[in-house]
Amino acid sequence: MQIKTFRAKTMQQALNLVRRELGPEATVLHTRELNSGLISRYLKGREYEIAASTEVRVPARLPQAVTYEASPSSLPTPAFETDYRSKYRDDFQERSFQQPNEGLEELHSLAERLRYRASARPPSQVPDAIFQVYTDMIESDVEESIAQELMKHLQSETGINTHSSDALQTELARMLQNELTVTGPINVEAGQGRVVALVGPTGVGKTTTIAKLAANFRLRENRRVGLITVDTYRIAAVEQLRTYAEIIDLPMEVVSTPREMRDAIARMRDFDLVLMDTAGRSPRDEVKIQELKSMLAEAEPAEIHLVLSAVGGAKSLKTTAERFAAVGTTSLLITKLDEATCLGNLLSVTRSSGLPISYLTDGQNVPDDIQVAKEDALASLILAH
Ligand SMILES: Nc1nc2c(ncn2[C@@H]2O[C@H](COP(=O)(O)OP(=O)(O)O)[C@@H](O)[C@H]2O)c(=O)[nH]1
Ligand SMILES: [Mg+2]
Repeated sequence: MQIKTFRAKTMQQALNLVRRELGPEATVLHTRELNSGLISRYLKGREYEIAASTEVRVPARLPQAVTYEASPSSLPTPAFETDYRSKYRDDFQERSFQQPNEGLEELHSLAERLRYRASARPPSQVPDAIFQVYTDMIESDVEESIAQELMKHLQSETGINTHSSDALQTELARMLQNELTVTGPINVEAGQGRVVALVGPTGVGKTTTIAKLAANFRLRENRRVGLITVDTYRIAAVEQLRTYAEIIDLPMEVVSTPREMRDAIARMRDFDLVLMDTAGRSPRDEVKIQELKSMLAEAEPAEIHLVLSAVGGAKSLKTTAERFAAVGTTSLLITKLDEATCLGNLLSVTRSSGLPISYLTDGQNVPDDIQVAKEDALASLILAH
């Protein structure tokens, strides 16, 4: 089955490309606005993508939970544009509702800033421009000890006479880019049965992220993807993944013992990618972490991504990463960037865990709101305030 994707700056242009290349009979499988999160739009600008094929018929039964539209007949009707317009309106309204809160946050951070200016000024004479950078970091939730270390480094790199805060910002961004490591996208190869597990506390977005990854690898890269869920405690959670599995049309196995895990893995051995969802574990529950560890040992995943919400504070992110290290985590996958007001906390957990970052998610939309983590974008996000 051949699926083609088309990208353009507007939906209309993308549709014209589909029409020109595949003709009026093409089926639109899904549309998405790339960079739909505020953060990625800020970084990359708007772009639209349409996946279409002349060989597929998609069932019209798409539940609301999934936001990519599919047209069972042929090319889009004006309904498409209406949908998009209402989406913008929702976005807009959401933003307006948030404003009172943002005002408060601004006041709060102004107070913080003044407090730091007043009390935390290091005794040695620090040039104003560097001190400004320091307070900006504190404002972005960078831990004080890390901010101080970066500032010292910055001072020695740039020389004490630097007064240009632009030059300092650039240098700081460069330092952060050097320190942050990323994994790049999951390396999927035909028939290799690469097993990738997502672990982490409850509610951080593991199941949703599995659905995003599965949909992208299946629909956009046409990969053979299988799902295994170890989420046996909350039946609702199994059903959540099953719904996605049905929509994307993927095999899914539910396993509750190491033996079942072994069998499920064996059945999916010749798939391209096996994504494994796991039950949320409280990082405080040592027994559950050990259980998870023995289940994963049967599956021998090539990658174990620890899913963390960007909303978490530095301390809790670090503790969670420490506890989950026991199961053999290989990377951090950061969710809910759209809900975080600042991301300096990420530096604490990347430093303490020494793990690279794999993906970032910035919304609830499957399969749109996910991107491969890049050092430069991460550095800008951490320094944004
Ligand atoms: N705002 C926001 N919500 C998210 C994101 N990822 C997941 N969620 C939501 O977080 C909630 C919990 O997600 P779920 O996948 O069930 O978490 P799990 O318990 O770790 O499997 C759901 O309401 C998701 O829609 C994200 O990147 N941004
Ligand atoms: Mg879940």
